[in-house]
Amino acid sequence: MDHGSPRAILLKDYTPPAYRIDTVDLRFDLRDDAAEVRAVLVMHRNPDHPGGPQPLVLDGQRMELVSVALDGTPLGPDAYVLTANDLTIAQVPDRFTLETVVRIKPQENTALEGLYMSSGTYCTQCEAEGFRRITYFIDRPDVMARYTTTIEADAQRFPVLLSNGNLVDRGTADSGRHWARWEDPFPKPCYLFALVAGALVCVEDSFRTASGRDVALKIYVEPGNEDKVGHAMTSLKKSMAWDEAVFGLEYDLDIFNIVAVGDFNMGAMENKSLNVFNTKYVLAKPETATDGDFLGIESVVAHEYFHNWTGNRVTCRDWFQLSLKEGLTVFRDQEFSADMNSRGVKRIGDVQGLRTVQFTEDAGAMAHPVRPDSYVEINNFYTPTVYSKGAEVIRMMHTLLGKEGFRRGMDLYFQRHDGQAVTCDDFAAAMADAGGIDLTRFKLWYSQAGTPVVDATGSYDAAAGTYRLTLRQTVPPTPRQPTKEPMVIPVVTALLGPDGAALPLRLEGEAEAAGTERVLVLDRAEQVFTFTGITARPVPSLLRGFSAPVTLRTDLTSADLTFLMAHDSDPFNRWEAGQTLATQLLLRLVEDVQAGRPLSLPQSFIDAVAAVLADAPSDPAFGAQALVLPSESYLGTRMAVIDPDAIHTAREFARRTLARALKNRWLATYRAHSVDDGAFSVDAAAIGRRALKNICLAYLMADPDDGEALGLCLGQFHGARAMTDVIAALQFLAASPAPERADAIAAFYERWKDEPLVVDKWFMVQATAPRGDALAVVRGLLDHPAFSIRNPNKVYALIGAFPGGNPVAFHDRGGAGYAFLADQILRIDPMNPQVAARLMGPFSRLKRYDAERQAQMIAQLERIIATPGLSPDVFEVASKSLEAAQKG
Ligand code: B3K
Ligand code: ZN
Repeated sequence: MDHGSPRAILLKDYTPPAYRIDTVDLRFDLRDDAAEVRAVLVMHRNPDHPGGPQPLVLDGQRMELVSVALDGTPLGPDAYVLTANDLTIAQVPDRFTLETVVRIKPQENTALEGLYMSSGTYCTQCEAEGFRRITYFIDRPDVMARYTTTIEADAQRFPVLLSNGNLVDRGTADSGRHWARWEDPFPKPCYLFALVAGALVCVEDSFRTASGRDVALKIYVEPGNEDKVGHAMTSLKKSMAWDEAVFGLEYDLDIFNIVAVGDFNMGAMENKSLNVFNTKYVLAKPETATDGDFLGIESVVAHEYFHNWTGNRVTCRDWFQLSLKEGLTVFRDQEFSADMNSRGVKRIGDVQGLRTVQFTEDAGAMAHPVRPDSYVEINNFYTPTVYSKGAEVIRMMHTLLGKEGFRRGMDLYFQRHDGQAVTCDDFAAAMADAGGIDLTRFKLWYSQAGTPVVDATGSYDAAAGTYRLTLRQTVPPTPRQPTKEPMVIPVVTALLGPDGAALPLRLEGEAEAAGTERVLVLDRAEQVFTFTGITARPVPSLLRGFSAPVTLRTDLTSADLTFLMAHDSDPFNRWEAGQTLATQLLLRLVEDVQAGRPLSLPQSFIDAVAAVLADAPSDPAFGAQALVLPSESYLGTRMAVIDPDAIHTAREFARRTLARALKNRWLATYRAHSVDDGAFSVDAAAIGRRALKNICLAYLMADPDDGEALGLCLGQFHGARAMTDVIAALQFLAASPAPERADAIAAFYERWKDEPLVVDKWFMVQATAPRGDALAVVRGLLDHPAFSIRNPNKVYALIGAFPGGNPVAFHDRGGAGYAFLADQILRIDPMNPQVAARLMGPFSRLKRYDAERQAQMIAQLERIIATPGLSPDVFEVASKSLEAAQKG
């Protein structure tokens, strides 16, 4: 289908740039009415460009061009062509200096892309294509240059002036103004450029690198927030030490700055030596931030820091290669967090995220490969597929090469490509060469979209002493990819004997048994693996650690699953066995709801939960995860047609039944773990204890008639010091019919109204409370004085959280939820297309619902697409969703 006005960009059309830029000298004059940007670019014709001399085309949007000069000679308007998107000069010499002066309006920039203001602070966001809103430039990542940046602004209102690299000079100017000059010695693509000017305070620390250099670490925040940066700073120092220890990668400058701003489209940005962060991923103290926030800060700080090597020193050739840096860096931050906390618990959390968010994307209209081959708006491709599935692809290489082999591959990658802009193929080549393996077919993971389904069946032959494991795979069709080839799927496998111990493994044809865990490589549609010397029927533990991003279906019985829950030494699979059991049960309950049959929970399941609860105190963090029933959204992914009402009814029935059946045990475990949080700590053990306590309270509160539970919950709400406990209690209250709920909601706001990040939680709790009036509540909160439609965090907390967090209300039969979402998208799009497009997610998955709901969502999409002036961001999602809907 033709997408109408905005054009798709194709990977196969890649050509090297016609010109390269050696140095960039930028001068920013920041004034209240506008900012003037003077850029001096030293350039040369690129000898690698195919074909003869090309015109010079510079990207530029939303700027007023004041002047252009070529080698010192001003150009008149007849010497260039100016459009809304570029500036073209027909003829330039082989080497030349181009000077442009433009005027831009950061004060009016609501898209938060390019140079903008966040509560009085100037800041930038250039990835992916924001630099073209700052100055005329060749805005693509394979153009790498050295930057010098001079910033001039009012000295009083903007005492802090920052850019990339080292501060080389500073001084005062007329009328109370001052300036600072920064020089970045490392060539970089323009998406890594950053500038900050504001009245910020900084918290300082330092880190001595392995080779003995002292790096100054500075975190800049708004005054009043100095007491909330300790955890981010600690996380930064841990990240720096970890990257040296695990990958031998040292920081390469003498200064590393982080700036926290309240208005930011995403989590954070890895600009060279000047990371800009959403406050959500910097500011935390126990009173204001949850354990989840603390862990999020640790991983995002690490992620952005790790980009210094995977992203900055070696960058992407083009935006199709985005996962080159994102998948790899997510893998690195996941490994870091696993090392800092509990590896098993971390893996479980990551897989839950992958399965609910990425598998869902893979099953919708926006499904795309880890390396997409076309896009309309690149900002739409900062997705769970590129990030999380991309990290799984790296993890599979790690599994195939082993730890040492993977490290050799990383070393080779940096040896070959430091300072270059490269491709996913270059990365895979370094891994293949270092590991001495062929990854040609493995690379289908980069080009084929969709979640493979692996079916596993086992048969034991007692007479022969063999166990035959048959693995079959299919990859479902996705938009524009109707047929697929078999993938290369590492299936990490163990066989557990009757006592629960893993058996020594010997595959048919092998001389002797080797190890108790094997990486079985499934690379055809169907394969049989025969294990010999097996003296009793084993229970297989398959896909250990979730060794591939696939949906695994097995023929394991409930008894097998219960056995794995008790004995599997792989923590992920121990958890997974319980989840599989619970999923099977809940999906049967959903069918009972749909058929109007009476609901009941088998005693065997209640016993299994009781056993997990009894074990939980030995590893509270794991226990807490094992006690959570599969989420409503995960259950939806396992149904042919998602029925949000039946899922909610079934799951709530199960929770309530478990609450009542095991009431005294929930109570006892709750009490045993609600120690005074006076000595608050965010170590993994303390986080685990709070998680276990709060899951117990969640079950207790699932029984609406339990007055004792309500008393405990109110006690925790009013008495706890840690936000983790306060917000958990508020969440349970908000979901309950208790008359106290309204007072609790009001009291929380009164207490925290001056902390914007805490107010975000307050919005989210209300947007996700499963109640009949949820939509009216959300609508009402749009007018609350603390809400701002321009602030991405507020929009995500209230509007973004509503569809997924409140599926029953959102998918209301009358279609009001859909109309509401479309209204908000259309309202936000003219201000901030990136945020608007991110809200489109639910519509891109409409095919997963019944015909009536599909029709209602299609009607909203048609309304959206008919709106004049729609951004390419929203247009792309709307048109692809409609296209997928119309295809059978
Ligand atoms: N690289 C940035 C994302 C930029 C998003 C642009 N729309 C954050 C990160 O992944 O580290
Ligand atoms: Zn990243």
